[in-house]
Order: sequence, then C-alpha cells, then structure tokens
Amino acid sequence: MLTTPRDPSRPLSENLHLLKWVEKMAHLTKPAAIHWVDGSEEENAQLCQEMVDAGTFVRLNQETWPGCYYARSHANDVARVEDRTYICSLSKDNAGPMNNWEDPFKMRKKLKALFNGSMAGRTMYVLAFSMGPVGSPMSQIGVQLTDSPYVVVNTRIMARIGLSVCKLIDKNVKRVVPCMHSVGAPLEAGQKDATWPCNTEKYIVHFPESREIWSYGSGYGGNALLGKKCFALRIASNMARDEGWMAEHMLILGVENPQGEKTYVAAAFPSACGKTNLAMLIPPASFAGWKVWTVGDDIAWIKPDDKGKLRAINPEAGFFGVAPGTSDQTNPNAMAALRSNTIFTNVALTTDGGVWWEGMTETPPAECTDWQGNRWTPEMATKAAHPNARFTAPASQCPTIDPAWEDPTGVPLSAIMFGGRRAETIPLVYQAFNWSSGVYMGATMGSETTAAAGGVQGKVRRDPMAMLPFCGYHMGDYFRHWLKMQRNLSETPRIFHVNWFRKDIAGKFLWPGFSENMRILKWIVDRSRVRALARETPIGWMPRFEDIEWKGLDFPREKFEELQSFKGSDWISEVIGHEELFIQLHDHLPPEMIYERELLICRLRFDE
Ligand code: TSX
Ligand code: MN
Repeated sequence: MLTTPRDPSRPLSENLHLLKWVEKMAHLTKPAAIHWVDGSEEENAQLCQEMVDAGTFVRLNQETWPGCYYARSHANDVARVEDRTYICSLSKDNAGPMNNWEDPFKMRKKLKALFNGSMAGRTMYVLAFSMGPVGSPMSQIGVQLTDSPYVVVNTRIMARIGLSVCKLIDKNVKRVVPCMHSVGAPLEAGQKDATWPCNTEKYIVHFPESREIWSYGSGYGGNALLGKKCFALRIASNMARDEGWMAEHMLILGVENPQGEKTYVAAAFPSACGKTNLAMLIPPASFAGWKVWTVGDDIAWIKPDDKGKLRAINPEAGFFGVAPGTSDQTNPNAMAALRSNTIFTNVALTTDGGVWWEGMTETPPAECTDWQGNRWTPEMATKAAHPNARFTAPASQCPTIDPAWEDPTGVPLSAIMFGGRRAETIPLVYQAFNWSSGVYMGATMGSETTAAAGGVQGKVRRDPMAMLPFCGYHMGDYFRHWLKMQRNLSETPRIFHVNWFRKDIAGKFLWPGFSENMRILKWIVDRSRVRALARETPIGWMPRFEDIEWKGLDFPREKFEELQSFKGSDWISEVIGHEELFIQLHDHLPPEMIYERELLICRLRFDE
C-alpha cells in the first residue's frame, strides 16, 4: 500500500506561541521553505541523502560502517568560539568577569540585522527537542530553528527530537526554550551552495533572563547543536540556580561491586583529561565481578529528590566525542558505540570508504584523504584528522550503557569527582573533608593546557568545576549556589579530587591510568559507603597504600607514596593561584571560599 508522504511544511504543533514565533522568525530570516522535523527514520534518511547529493556528507562503506556518514567542515569552523560567546544578562555584573557581555538591547539589534534574510534560499527546520528523556520531570524542552540539515541529523542522535516532543509541547506543561540558529550563508537564486556553509562572523548569544539562545555563522558542534553547551549548561545553569538544582559539566557512571550494589559517581574534568574514557572504563581483569556502567559522558542535571538525596540525569542521548586518541586500547566501548549510525566530522577518509584518525590504530593507513580533502600519507608533517575531529554516536550503542540511563527520575548520586591534568603538586587522589571544602576543591581546580588545545604547554588554567566556558552567570554566584545546595540535602555526596597525570622528575607519568583507574574508583565508592579507610592530611583524606586494591598490578609502594606526596612549598604556590582566581571574582565570592582557603593555609603551616 502506498502512503502519501507527509507535507513537512505542515506544523506538528498547535501551540499558538510556537506557531507565532516560527512565523515571526521566518519573516525575519526569509527561508525558501519551512520543514517541521518529525524525527522519523524516513525523514532522517532523506536529509542524509540530500546532504550526500549536496556534497556535505559522504556515505561511508555500508558494509564496514553501517548507517555512518562523514562530513568535512570549513577550515574556519572547527571548534567552539569562546571569544564570540556572549551572556547578555540585563546587568553586566550578573554575567561575571569570565563571560563576554553585551547590552541585551544592543545585541538584539545586532542579531536582528544578522538574521535578516540569513536563511534565504534555504530550508528552515523547526526542530523540537527534549534534553533528558521525553516527559521526565527533570527534562527540559527547546525548539531550534535552523537552516542546517547537518544540525538536524546530529541533534537526532544527541537529543530526543520530533513528534513526541511536539506532543509534549502541546500539553503545555513546560516552558520552551527558543533557540535560533543560522549558518549565516544566504543563497541567491541559482547560487551553488558550499559543502559547509558558514560565515566568518560568528555570534553565540545567550539571554539568561528570557532563556533564549541565538547562534549565527557556525555549523560546528557546541556552536550549532544548541541543546548541548548553550542550553544544557549555559541556560540550564541559570534555571538550576533559580529552581534549586544543578546543571553540571560532568560525566555520570555507575560502579557495580561483586555483591551487585551500584554506586553512582559524577565527575567534572576540563578538556583533554579523558572524560569519555573514564565514563566508559573497563575494570582490569583482576577485578572479577566489578562493572562500570555509563550514564553520560559530558553533562549532568542534578536535583534533590523528596528525601533530600541528589539524583542525576544525562540530558543528552548521544556522545559528541573527540575522535583522535580514541582506540580499542584507550576506549573499546566508544569504538563499539561508533561502529554504526554515527556521524564523523573532520576525521580522515580511508580509500575503502572508512574513517581514520590519529591514535585509532598503531599504524596509519598507507594513504587517505585528510580532513581538508587533500591526499595524505603518513610521512607528511600534517595531521590526517583535525585534533578536534568528532564522532556523533548514539548512547544506546555503548556496550556499558547503564540500564537506568533513561530513568526519568535519574540515578542516585553518592560521590562527585573533580580532576585535572597536573604534572606536579596535585596527588593522585584525595577526599574533601565536607561539602564546603569540596566546593572549594571544585572551585579551585585547574588543568595544564596541552599543545593540542592551542594553548601554552604546561601552564595551569583554573577551570572551576570545568564550567569556565559554560557557566551562564557570575562564577562567584555559582559557588554560592553550590554551597546553598547543601541546605536542601539530607545527605551530601562525598567529594574527591583525582589527577591521573602526575609525572616524576624524569617527566614520565607516575600512574598507568585508563583501566587501572578502577583501583581509585573502588576506593572512592567504598569511601562513599563508609567502607574504606583513609588517613587525614592537610589537604584532605587520603588512601594509604594498603587502602587500595592492588591485585593484578605490581605497583611499588614507593611510587604510590610519590604519587600521593605533597610539598608544603608547592601548595603555598598553589593557594596563591587560588587567590588569583578569587581576586577576579571578589565582589561575588562567597566568604566561605575565603575561609576554606585560610583553613587550608593553616593546616599546611602545621604540617611544615
Ligand atoms: O583518558 C585518559 N585517562 C582516563 C581513562 C579512563 N587518558 C588520555 C587523556 C587524553 C584525552 C590518559 N592519559 C590517562 C587516563 O587515565 N592517563 C594518561 C597518561 C598516560 C598516557 C600513557 C601511558 C600512561 C599514562 N602509557 C603507559 O603507561 C604505557
Ligand atoms: Mn564537555
């Protein structure tokens, strides 16, 4: 039986506010057509085919990479643009010193001019999405208007989209966050389109009070998939502060012990610390009966339940992971997740219609096409894949995806980990004394910039709770919100700091990392259940050598002592670094942070 295809210009919602807004925005951006995204497989197949025909997508070898596509971005559109990212709160003071700010009235005027006719010759997609499982009390809804089909098919992996979300909007239970997006490349009649349309001028703008997002000029990642960093972190952090919950840049994992007890942990790390690898960790063979389950690899929305315990959901439905460095050695679960139904961006294309990136295999392919479309061979000095090349893979395809990952009520949180990449000073693991010293621990965390990120090698960048680029308001107020959360809790998660990256004097990593991190994770979850021992030190509670499970690893006691050692003089420089951050935030900094710093200094003095 033949069914007539649905007319995509027909609205999928009856919500008058939404219909009015879509009409108003179409009037502004002047698209050639409007397409209400239903989220179906047929629609997705058609959009992918259209992108293949336009040269935006390459369909990969369907035998080896079923359901997978490949895209190359424009060379000036390869990463988030932090210097073009704005928090346009009514008062500059509320955006804080870590965010760019512009007067919202001026910015609206600027955006109106930029978006005027910006979708000419293109289709405007009306993309309804839910961050978190559809209908979960912890979820939030957005509608993104976009002229990028690439954004539509990526969002279909990263969020729940389409008809089910439109139906929810029509029930009128939750406010919808409007998200405007244009690649900023209008087409004149007859003009041939670029394979990756974008604009050299880019704006990623958030209006925290009216809960709006406007993104112009980029089709890449966090600039364009507005549900992710823009909504789930910058706008949601504002909602969370107002409503008594937390929107955090954290992975969520569950540790199951041989007795079948599960302990959930959330962890915040700055970039280049292997967050996705930790979220998908496989315990060493000697840890019989232990299992690590993945709930999310990037964002956690955390809320107290009616018993005063924190519960967390992953608002996303996929992994938008950095490809380079991902391999069967570093992360077999990610490799399994991206084997099918995945979109690759800016990796290299192999001659047999597959993908490759630096670190994927020990020996590179003899020949491939690099991320800029040029022939590449291993003896070349350039990289085949861009260092920020990505995979967009469905979370459901991860072999360790937690059975409760879509539980509408979330998973109970017992521990929070903070971490960073620190060659010196910071021990492998230690535990904060209490909630407030834990907030200090997160507030003062930092990471050494890597050459790959384009920064100066080895300089510590403070990145409070890994939220520096993602907090949608003043960082000092954000610390205050963390402190205030304790009031609504009957039990606070235990807070830990880890550093997998400490080096010896010869510059060699002291800790093997990867699967062996399970030994530290075990201590952390046992500590959180008050079942592991520790000793008190000036910086926090620390495991002794005998408090760690060493079965299956020949790790010398002296090396562990070196990993856990801390020098008073190093820590005096460290707390000076904390002070430098606090000075920037001084007018909004909660006094507790000053007191915690003083306490730490006093404890360090006693230890001399
Ligand atoms: O992801 C990493 N993790 C977390 C894993 C669960 N990486 C990769 C970081 C780049 C994104 C790590 N790199 C980790 C780690 O724990 N540790 C290191 C440092 C390291 C690198 C290589 C070795 C050891 C440590 N190699 C050998 O020991 C042979
Ligand atoms: Mn992230």
